[in-house]
Amino acid sequence: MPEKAENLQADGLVREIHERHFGAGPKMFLAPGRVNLIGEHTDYAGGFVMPAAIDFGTLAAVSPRQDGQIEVWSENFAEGVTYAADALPNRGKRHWSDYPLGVLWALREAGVDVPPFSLTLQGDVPVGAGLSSSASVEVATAFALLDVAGASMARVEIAKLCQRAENVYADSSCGIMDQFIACHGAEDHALLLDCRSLEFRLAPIPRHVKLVIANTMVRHSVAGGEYGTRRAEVEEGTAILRRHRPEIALLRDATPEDLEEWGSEMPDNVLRRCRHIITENLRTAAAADALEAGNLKKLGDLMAAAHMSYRDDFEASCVEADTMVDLAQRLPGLIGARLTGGGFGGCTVNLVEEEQAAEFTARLGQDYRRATGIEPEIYDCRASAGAHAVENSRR
Ligand code: GAF
Repeated sequence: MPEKAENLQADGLVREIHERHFGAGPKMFLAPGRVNLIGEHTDYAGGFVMPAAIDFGTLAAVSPRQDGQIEVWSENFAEGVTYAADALPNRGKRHWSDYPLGVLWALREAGVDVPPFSLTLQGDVPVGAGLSSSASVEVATAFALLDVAGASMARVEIAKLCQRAENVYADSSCGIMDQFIACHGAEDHALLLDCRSLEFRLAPIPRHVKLVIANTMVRHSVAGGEYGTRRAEVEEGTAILRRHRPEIALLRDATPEDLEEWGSEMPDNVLRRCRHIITENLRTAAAADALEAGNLKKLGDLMAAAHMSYRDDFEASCVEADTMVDLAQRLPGLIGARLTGGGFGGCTVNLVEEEQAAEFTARLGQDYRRATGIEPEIYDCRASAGAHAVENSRR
């Protein structure tokens, strides 16, 4: 079972690794992974999402250097890359280093003069689990490099810059959700984000509700083909609706009535993808209201409906995730469960009554193992703060 970000941080482990590797005392920054409670594939359609930052994250240790080199060491991959500061590749190479180097590239593009540096990265966000390990690497790197450059940037700009690094440099067509929550998360809160205006509000998660994240162990990847296919299908449907209502810039602007009127002009798969996005936006806004009103029954029902829509209309689930959600729905203490993140594998998010959480976790693990033959990992998480500097003087 991976260690939690707090433990990594308390250990002083990453600082030690950095000192050993580079012979210099670093400054340290932590950026969290995330779990999305509801609002899937709506971000790039300008719609609503409701994620929370989690207590798994990436630590970045950084120190300046005088030899004109840039060196990034990944403790997770036990591998480093080195470049002369003026000879950075101008595009990624489908390698873990695309994410930190992409951030450096994007900072330079934004006019930030980042001096040569050594950077050590270590994370405990399970990779390929749909919990946004890449955004946590990007945002931790951005905080570290801004510090070494003696520059500052508003959190919303950091989120946009990291998304650009991933879209352009790493050639992965994600939306803004993951980078935004890594920058703006708040302890014990979920965040409702309007992905077009980037206005957001925080909604407290009641103390008696636990966030249980269940990893199906089926690998998820945004860089893989399916995510891009869904995005293209959504854009195809949007273009058809726009022919009739030119003010539909993004699918966020379309209503269920628009789809009823012109959906027959779409191929069936495109119609269903659009129906998911349009109804998901309504569900997500309603879910934020329900959470704020303390109406957990409604929140749970909306999560169940979101899972069905993701499974049937968006076709972004998989047998294992459906099984995990099904099994959770039979257990005492469950408030709501659904597949979280980009889809095609990864984790389910479960909101569970605290008193029943231990029993829930044990039984879900057992039942999933029995049903699929796969040993799942189940993480007991806490909604956590967004990226921040980490005290440098603990040891
Ligand atoms: C991935 C992407 F990176 C996000 O931008 C978002 O689209 C999500 O999948 C699906 O909601 O995490």
